[in-house]
Amino acid sequence: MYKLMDQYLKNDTFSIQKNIVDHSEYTLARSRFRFDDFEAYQATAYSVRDRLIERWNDTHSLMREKDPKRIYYLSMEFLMGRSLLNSIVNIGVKGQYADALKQLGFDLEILVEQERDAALGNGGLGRLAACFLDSLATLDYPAWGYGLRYEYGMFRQTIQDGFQLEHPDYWLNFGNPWEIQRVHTTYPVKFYGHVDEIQENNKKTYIWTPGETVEAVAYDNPIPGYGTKNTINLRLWAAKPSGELELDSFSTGDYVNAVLSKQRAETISSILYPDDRTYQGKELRLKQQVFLVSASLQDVVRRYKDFHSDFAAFPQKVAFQLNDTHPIIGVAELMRILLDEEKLDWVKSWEITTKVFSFTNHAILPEALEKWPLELLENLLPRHLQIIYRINFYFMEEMKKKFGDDLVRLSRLSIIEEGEKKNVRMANLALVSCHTVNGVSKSHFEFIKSSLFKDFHDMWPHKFQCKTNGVTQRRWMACSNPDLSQLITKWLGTEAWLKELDLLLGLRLHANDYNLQEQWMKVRRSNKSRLAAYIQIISGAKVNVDAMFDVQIKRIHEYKRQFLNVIGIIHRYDCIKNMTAEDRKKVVPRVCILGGKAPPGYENAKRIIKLIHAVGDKLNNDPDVGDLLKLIFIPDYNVSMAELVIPASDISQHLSTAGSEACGTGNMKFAMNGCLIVGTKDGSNVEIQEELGSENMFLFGPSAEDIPELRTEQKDFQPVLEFRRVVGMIRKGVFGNAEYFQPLCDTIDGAGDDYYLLGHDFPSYLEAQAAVDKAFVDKKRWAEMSILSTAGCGQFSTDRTIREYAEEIWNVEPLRHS
Ligand code: DL6
Repeated sequence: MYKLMDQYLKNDTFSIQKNIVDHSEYTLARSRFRFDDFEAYQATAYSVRDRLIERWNDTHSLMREKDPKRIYYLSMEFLMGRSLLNSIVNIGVKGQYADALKQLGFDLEILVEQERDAALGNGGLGRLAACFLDSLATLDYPAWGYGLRYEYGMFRQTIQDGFQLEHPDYWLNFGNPWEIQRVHTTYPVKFYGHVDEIQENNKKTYIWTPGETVEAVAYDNPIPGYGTKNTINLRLWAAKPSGELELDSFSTGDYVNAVLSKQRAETISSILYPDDRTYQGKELRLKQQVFLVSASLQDVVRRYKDFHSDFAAFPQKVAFQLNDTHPIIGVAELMRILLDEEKLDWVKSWEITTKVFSFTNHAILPEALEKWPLELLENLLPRHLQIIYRINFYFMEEMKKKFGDDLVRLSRLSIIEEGEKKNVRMANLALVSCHTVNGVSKSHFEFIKSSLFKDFHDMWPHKFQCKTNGVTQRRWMACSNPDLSQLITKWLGTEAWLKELDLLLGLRLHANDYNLQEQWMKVRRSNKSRLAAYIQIISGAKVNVDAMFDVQIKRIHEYKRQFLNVIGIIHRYDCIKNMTAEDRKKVVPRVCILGGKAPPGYENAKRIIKLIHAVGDKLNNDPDVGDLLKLIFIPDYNVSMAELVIPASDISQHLSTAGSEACGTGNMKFAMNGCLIVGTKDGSNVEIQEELGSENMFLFGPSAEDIPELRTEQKDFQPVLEFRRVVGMIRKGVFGNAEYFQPLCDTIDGAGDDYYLLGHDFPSYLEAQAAVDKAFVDKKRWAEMSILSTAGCGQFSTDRTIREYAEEIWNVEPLRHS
């Protein structure tokens, strides 16, 4: 019997085909002989999932047998993208699947496109979580991800007349073959109500009677590692009305409303909050956070108790990493479980709690630190607030001993922010209760130590660590750029770089080799052709594949300075217009490509999108300009779009004002695909330059240290004539919509103080762009730089990042299948 179970599904062509056809008939109830591309995708996905489940079950058996310390990654966002290609690459069956499908009359590439992105995240933070899962699985760590199964992911963006429209992302409408619903894995999550204090055997106990209970149901998503059987779990929680009857409401006779109100409970996991900076103070958002952590902690405690009769070993078996402070209410929830349900005393509960949590900060702006109005917590989570008060009480007592009557410092340190309206500072709660906090790049780490969390760093320097982000080369190279990956494998003589990215360094030896350069540029050109075809489909524009593809794709935000890019494009356009025909011949043709979503409530970000379209309309139709300059906006930027665009980019722009990007990971994806970076001295741009060498990048502008002084000098600052001329063109209506663009222009001149320093950085930006043009015409040198860019990226794999977390924060060991 065991032998039978031990046999994995076979991966020969016939077995795969049979598996796919069976799923078409028995899972999808289609005929074995007639199914379309979408059904073929679904049947293929189910057949791949079968293989994932085998590995995943084995992984769980091994974990149960060995009971290792497990890492639990808690995140409100997992920006996973598509799963099909990534899964078959990771389990090593891509070729077999492509062949099997071909014989059935399907093209794997086309089927891959049928899958909807799982867009359960906004951007950097959520995508990092997804890359982390890939690396955790690949490196054989015993890990789980916990998140929410939002029914509506990140909104879908369309453009009408140059304006962004937002549409709900019904990503589950056509099913999700990757997930497994666990109808029996459910936990009650409680809200509202009141707490009674009871004296029992000289001990106070607290009984929380909730006003609402919502059931969390588990949906499991297997995440396969590359080149290993290790397949970890991403468990996402969905809200379902609790089965319990609330007798009061059901006995009032208003049966229909009572049922409807129960059903409203489901809204907790309905929608991902877009990053509109307005969710702070929103009850639903806090409920989502509680829902995530309460269900996850109950699950972890149950699993722990399967093996252990008391909590003594909990910190040796469990590590929680919190992706930013969003899940930090978990500290109060674990305390509540230990105190009220497991009946441990305060000292023991606190000792355990402070040994298991660590958190990552991803923010620069102090406004991005979460605060919740005290009143809201009091109403929604009465027991948790009591616990937070008590944590703060002991903490403040300790601080008073240390700092005496330095009341200003004490009030900065306090978890409770005093004032007319009191708030709970979630970052302070995190700093008090987590054993480690980490920054996400060297510069961000310096910033949190010296500014954002200075008070805490002065006191507890041992708690602070730097873990520079990374990205997974499996998705961002092997899946999205297969031809370049094959070429790299050929020249390195091994595909081991897919697990050890520093092996890319070996490319340096060949960077000057004519043959590699030629093959390298050929692959890049064919990637560009693929993108050009897509651009033609979405916009009708025919772009010149031999022009420089100059890309900026990321969330639209003033600090990321897409506006600086557009001002540069208008300046270039203006120069071309004013050139002689002879001079035009010397212009390096460019296709400028932008993409990104503006947060729904962020008007200036939306104006930037409209401006990009308005400028594009003008110059794309100007016969004086022709192929010398094109401006294309790619709508609905998401993970899959990035996978198409990045391998086809010659240069990419990362222009955040120095000192404003915590890290940035898009730049790493571009650089490892041989795209050269034009960027500021900000976030990970600086670390990438350290690895690649300044001769292989185009960094410009001031350093983060110079920014505060530059900002104070802004009042007397006069931007260069070229900059003023461009702003004047926008204001005068050269691109139409003059009135609509005024508030945007006001941010950089006139009433605004140009907080993001576009005017200041413009001359150095133009110099960097001139250097790019010069480099691009030297084809040999360009190819060499491109190869060296990839070669220098060994440090930027999440494999490196995850190893550092595992060894220096979590203290967890890999668990390898024999
Ligand atoms: O750490 C991942 C990623 C960083 O690379 C970006 O620099 C940072 O902006 C992003 N942060 C977020 C959350 N929003 N805030 N603040 O996505 O994290």
